[in-house]
Amino acid sequence: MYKQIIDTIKKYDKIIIHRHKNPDLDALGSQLGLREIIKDNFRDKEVYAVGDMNDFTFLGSMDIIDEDIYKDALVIVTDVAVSYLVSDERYKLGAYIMIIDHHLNSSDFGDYQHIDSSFISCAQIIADMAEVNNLVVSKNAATALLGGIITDSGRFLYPSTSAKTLRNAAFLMDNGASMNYIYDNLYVESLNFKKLKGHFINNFKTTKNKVAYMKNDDAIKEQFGVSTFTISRGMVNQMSGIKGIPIWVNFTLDDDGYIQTEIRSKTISVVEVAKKYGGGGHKLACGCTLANWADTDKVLKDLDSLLE
Ligand SMILES: [Mn+2]
Repeated sequence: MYKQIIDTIKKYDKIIIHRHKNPDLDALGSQLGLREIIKDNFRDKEVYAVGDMNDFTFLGSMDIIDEDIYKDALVIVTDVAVSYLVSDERYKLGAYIMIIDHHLNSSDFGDYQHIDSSFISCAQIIADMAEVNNLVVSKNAATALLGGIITDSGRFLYPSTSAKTLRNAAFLMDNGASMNYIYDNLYVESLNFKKLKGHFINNFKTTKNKVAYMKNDDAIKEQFGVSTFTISRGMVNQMSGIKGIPIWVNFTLDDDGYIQTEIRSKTISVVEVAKKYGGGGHKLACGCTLANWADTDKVLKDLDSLLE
């Protein structure tokens, strides 16, 4: 298993690993975990990880590299399969591009795609690949990969968390992964962030059939001094876990004037609605980008009618 990935890694002397913009812990965990695994198992390779960074620096840091390193290099892209979401456009300069992802989206780039949506996180795919190929996994690599599994599984709470998810996590623990280190970093937050959560809990609205939603313009970003991403992805689940609310949506105006839309659902598939508006993702966690506020009402109407 994973023969094509391993064979491709063996073929190249230089490997540069990319992942999606605004990285979550799975994007970073899969990227940094893979960087360490390649370094430890294929010692003659030069391996780099590149992309934009945010607050998740506790997993590791990015490499700053020149464009000429891409010459004859293998580019591996983790946790994303659509080109416009890839962080650092130079990925296109690679001699060969290989994608490792677990999202449902069909891919629009790359020379080889390993996409398996039966995995809850991309880091889990990397862990599984390491295990079945008897690769050395250092403590740091194991912790980075475990971080991806913990967060993409919602701390092992999402319904798609399976025995296999736990087995792959156990493999990482056997290799020294520190679960405490991940949780210690995940559960600390600033006072400002806590207040932002309070703002969400106190102000979200619901439709006729109890789709919860928030519409966030620039005022909230200014009030709390946070990014679009912190509001959009970071706050959507403040509306989760509420009795009688099966679907929740977060609309956030971004810096380019578009409305970033994050849709979540407890059991009913909502990805078709995201796809209808040009987006995608998972059945119960997906998103799209809207051009104007009028479209947010259309999305709400479509989601509301799923509950008729
Ligand atoms: Mn992921």
